[in-house]
Amino acid sequence: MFKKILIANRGEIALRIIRTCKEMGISTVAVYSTADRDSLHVRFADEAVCIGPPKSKDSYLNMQNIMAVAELTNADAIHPGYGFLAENAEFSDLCAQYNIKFIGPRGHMIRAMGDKITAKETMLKAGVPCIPGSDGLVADLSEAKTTAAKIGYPIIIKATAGGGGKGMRIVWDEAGLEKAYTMARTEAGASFGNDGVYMEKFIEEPRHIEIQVAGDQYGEACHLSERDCSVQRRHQKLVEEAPSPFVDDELREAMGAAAVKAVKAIQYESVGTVEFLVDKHRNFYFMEMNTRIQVEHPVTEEVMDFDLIKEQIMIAAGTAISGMLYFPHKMHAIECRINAEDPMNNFAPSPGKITALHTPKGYGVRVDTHIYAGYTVPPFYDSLLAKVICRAKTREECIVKMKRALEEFVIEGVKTTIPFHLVLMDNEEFRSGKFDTGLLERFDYVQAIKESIVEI
Ligand code: MV4
Repeated sequence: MFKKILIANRGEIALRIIRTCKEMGISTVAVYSTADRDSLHVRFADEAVCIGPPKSKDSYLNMQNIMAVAELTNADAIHPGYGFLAENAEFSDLCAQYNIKFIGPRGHMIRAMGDKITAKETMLKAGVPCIPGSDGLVADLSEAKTTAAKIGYPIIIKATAGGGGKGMRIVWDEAGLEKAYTMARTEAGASFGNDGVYMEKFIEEPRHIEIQVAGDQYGEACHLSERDCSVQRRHQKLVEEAPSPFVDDELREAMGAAAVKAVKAIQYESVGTVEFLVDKHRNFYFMEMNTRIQVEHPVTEEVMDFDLIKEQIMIAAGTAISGMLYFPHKMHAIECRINAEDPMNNFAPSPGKITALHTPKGYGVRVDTHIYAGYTVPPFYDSLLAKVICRAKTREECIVKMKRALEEFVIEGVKTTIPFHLVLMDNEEFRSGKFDTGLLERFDYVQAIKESIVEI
């Protein structure tokens, strides 16, 4: 097992990783930017080294500085968390070159999933269902026209270097194709330095359901059931839960088997997530694979009663996953992401000093956070302040518990998404469990928040 792990991240996930390392008897090295001097990950780690100025590209993305710190402190592994360098194939390769274990997949596994056309081809060969679409890149407008006619409108144009919803264009009929195709290519070129695009049938009213997976160094793989992440705003997840109110045992078994096929096809090593779109007829299609630990991993931890960070570290150290297979759900878990954003103003970022804080507690309530009273939320990074994860026997009880927890949560000094989550927990569509990724376009949460304030 590793003796010392460097955590190349900040915020709640850095703390989350430090906690598991402590429980495993592994010492920790934190790295931090000058904006994060007073952060808890700096205090809770055994050692901490400043790696540069506030901007991510000068600090948390500075591979050379981070490798230098790992060498200097004699760390034998690096945990990248999520975001920053977590899905940087070059960094994974660099770690291998320096003989420091990257706690995540090898570079070529990240590359296999990073290019979306390559990923889709690999999945099709492995027998994982994919959305009908173009055969690879769409070279020009005339090919776009014939392909779209063959697939049938509506279609969606996606960037092969994209992901997470960036650079997508929906086209409803041939009249809209030329403009959408041209703009998609221009946008992809500007955003990713790669203007390659492909086409798919547009799936209407889909649910976003993802399967947590793990693969070891010996080619063995398993899944740990699903998370439903259909509550999103502009491709930002706000709420995740498990089990999905839409998934029955039959669908779970089929999606789990497909996800395991995906993992085995690339001999994936580490924990990861296979994202699927599920249509209203329960057809499911591979969308993307995330080759990292995800923000919403605690939802799975709560329903499976299983430390995913510990598993990720064990896999990196060479432990086989033979014993850990899927077993049925006994509990329901929901996670609400609490961001320093103003839901009354289009979720605009709201950095600043937290003047007062009380976090929710009690049976079935978990809060993963790095904030404290007096902490200043810097404007340079993502605005996640805390994750509230509730666990109960049924979905209904879990929603009640989440409302209770959110009502207890006091954060003063910055605007937060707590008022949004409070009204969402009362939304009929959410409560019914019968919703898709379009939920927030139909829900006037601004009005609901205004009304909830009047009530008090
Ligand atoms: C789609 C789709 C419908 N049809 N692909 C959004 C994120 C990126 N991973 C792919 N996405 C979508 N791909 C086809 N063929 C709809 C979306 C989509 C979406 C997916 C999951 C969660 C929220 C979403 C919001 C809008 C669009």
